[in-house]
Amino acid sequence: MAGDGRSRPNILVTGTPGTGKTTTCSLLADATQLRHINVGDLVKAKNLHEGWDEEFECHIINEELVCDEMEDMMEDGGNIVDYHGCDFFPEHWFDRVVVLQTDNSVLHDRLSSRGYMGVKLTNNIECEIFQVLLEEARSSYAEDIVIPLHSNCVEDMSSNVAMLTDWINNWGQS
Ligand code: DAT
Repeated sequence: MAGDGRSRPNILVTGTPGTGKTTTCSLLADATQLRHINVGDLVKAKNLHEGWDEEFECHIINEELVCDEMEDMMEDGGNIVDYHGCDFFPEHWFDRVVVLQTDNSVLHDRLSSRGYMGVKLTNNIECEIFQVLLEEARSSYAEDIVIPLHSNCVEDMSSNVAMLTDWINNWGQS
């Protein structure tokens, strides 16, 4: 059954850090009144992690606790989930999985201005070059729901938000 019986769809927006997930999700949430779930923020707010990874300079998230925390909201539908990983969520949660992609030079500038340096910067650029998130999405969800979208400039962002808004508003009508 489409959407597991949800009255509004759930969308996952994933991609390498800096590709524009949070900005895109918050514009999309404003346009559709869906709920924006920023998983990184949720992990920090509810302590859903097992400490700090010194090498990668990020929290080591507890995927099981994150999924437990999100479960009730996801069952109701109407969520836009924002996270730089996608292989640990239950597959049936999502009706669309959007993978944002950014050219290396653009991404390099965005991450540098966010203060990323050294290994953290290189790892993220390599993650984008090797399309790690696209591969992860394609191996975790049905091929026809995984949508790669360019996110290089403001025009890309506007057209992505407009296209996804249309899709959300028309969801369940066909
Ligand atoms: P993410 O949530 O994927 O880490 P973000 O939404 O925080 O990314 O964006 C990182 C920065 O890059 C932020 O200053 C906004 C800018 N940005 C993101 N996508 C963009 C786009 N398509 N055009 C112009 N700027 C963009």
